Amino acid sequence: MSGKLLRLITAILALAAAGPLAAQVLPDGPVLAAADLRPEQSLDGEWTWSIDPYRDGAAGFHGGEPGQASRRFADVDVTQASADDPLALYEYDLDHSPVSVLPSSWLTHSAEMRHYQGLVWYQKRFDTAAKDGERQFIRFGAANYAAEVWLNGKRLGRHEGGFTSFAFEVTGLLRPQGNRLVVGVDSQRDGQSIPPPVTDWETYGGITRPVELIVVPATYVDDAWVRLKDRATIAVDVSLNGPGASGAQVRFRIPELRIERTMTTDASGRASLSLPRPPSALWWSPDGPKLYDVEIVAGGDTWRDRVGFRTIATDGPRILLNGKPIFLKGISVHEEELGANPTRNMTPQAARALLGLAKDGLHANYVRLAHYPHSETMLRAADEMGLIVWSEIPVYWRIAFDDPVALEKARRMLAEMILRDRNRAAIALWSVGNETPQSPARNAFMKQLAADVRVLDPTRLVTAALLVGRDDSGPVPVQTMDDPLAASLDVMAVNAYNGWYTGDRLADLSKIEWRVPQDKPLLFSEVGAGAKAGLHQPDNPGKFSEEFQAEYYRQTLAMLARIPNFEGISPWILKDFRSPRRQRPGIQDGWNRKGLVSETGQRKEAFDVLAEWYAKKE
Ligand code: GCB
Repeated sequence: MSGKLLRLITAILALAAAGPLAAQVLPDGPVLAAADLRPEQSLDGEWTWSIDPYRDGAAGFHGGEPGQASRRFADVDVTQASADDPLALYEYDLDHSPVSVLPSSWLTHSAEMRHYQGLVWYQKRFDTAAKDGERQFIRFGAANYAAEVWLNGKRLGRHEGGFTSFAFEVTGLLRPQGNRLVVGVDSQRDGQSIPPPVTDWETYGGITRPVELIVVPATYVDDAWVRLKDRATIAVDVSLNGPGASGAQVRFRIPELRIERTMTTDASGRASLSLPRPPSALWWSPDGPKLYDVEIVAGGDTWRDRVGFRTIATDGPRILLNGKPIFLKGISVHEEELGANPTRNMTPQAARALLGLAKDGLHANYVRLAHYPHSETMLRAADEMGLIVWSEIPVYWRIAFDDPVALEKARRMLAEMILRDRNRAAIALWSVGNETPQSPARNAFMKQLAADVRVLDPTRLVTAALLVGRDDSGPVPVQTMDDPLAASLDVMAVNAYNGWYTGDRLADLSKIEWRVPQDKPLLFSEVGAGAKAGLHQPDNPGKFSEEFQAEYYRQTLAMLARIPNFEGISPWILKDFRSPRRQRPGIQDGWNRKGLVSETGQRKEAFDVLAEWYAKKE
């Protein structure tokens, strides 16, 4: 038996043995739920940076520890140290390196950095007034792809995964003046990474979301989850951390609904509560995205969030929001702001500009936030604007499905996403992957992820974007979907590009027959065609013309409308987005052109086709 086959069989056996009861994989650090609403000292703004293409700061040139000359993370004032000892050698000086404003990707720090992938060191100097009895955490919204963090020369830890938040406790490590926070961010991915090295979007290496110093009392609310368990019941789970976590009194309040309850934590610092949903509580929905201020007071800490109450469920082939059938009129969105030179800094204005195009422009009630957990800013905007969200982890295309290390990473990312975001009413669907090719190892891997979702959050629907098959042997083409993963999902979803990646004539699309399981709702998580804004070919529309894209939308929507369990769609995609794969000069120039608007927001003809279809669709 070949080594590869043996490795595959061992992995499948390990995964099968792990099964849905395998120990949960949880984030390494604190949860710090709703951290984005806590008062904080922002560490955004000016940071210095230094490239390290050979990773000298991470290891010596024969391996082992890096030498003094390249230890960027050391708590050393290089100017002073060189003056004190003229023979000492330093080949870096982060105090005098170029300055850039974070959050942002290094791709926009300078023209030379536009295509840099690898290790970059960042440094922030800051003062802070830490008080006795308090605890401090440094929290990163995201660092893409992996980050290693040092404070005042002490290593705090490492985080892998470019799209979820992480935090390190720094109590006792801060000084009033001149703290030196150093982060080595490496954008390079390998065969065990999630996402894999090859995708269809730009790798925005760097610190792309806010960095903050969060101060809490010795005992604080680390995690809290407030939601409707069913139409009649509000459920609350709280987890305290600190010396006073066990046996603590916890007060839960929703002032606007006159709800006030107390509970006591168990030995592990946890407490739970269920209470009837007051009849006066308004439902969260796209038509009325009502959010309530909620408050949890415990151990001297006050935790706050804004929570909407809604239910999401399926009934046979239908999706029910608050008990009523809903068709998901959506659009896919990448985390990339409008503009000619995006850096993936999703400010509230940038998020609202994108989601406003969906909600007000397209009359959408739904967005697929592809292909990784988007920023908290985006999710807050969706909550406030009333857009139902599909959220996903970047288990995309070719992951090392036979590798237990990759599985553990995917499970951790999934847990980080769910624990960060499960208070967001907008999120209705957790997706565990996109276009993953079937194999026994992949099927086991994906099943485990679906099982994890059900443990971490049984209140939402599990889905995945699946691949389709095609049979051309009969009189009309037949599209099929026979993925065994469908059995583990609440909602099936498929990506389909007939007429774009296939040679089908657009006029023939409506003849295609879709022979897919009909016992569950089916979403089209992607359909799409490219067009360069302003390229018109009215007489004989070819690929990349606006007319072709518009006709593609007309014909595709007509084809899908005949599928009985077609319950929603998120065409690919709202906006042209950067993708290094796409290099046709004059047309693509490094952009995937399947947007309904250009990178600067210019609407293409297909935008109106979809907007009109949504306006008419019940
Ligand atoms: C897909 C992928 C998406 C790509 C898109 C395309 O199926 O899921 O990430 O960008 O197709 O444009 O080809």
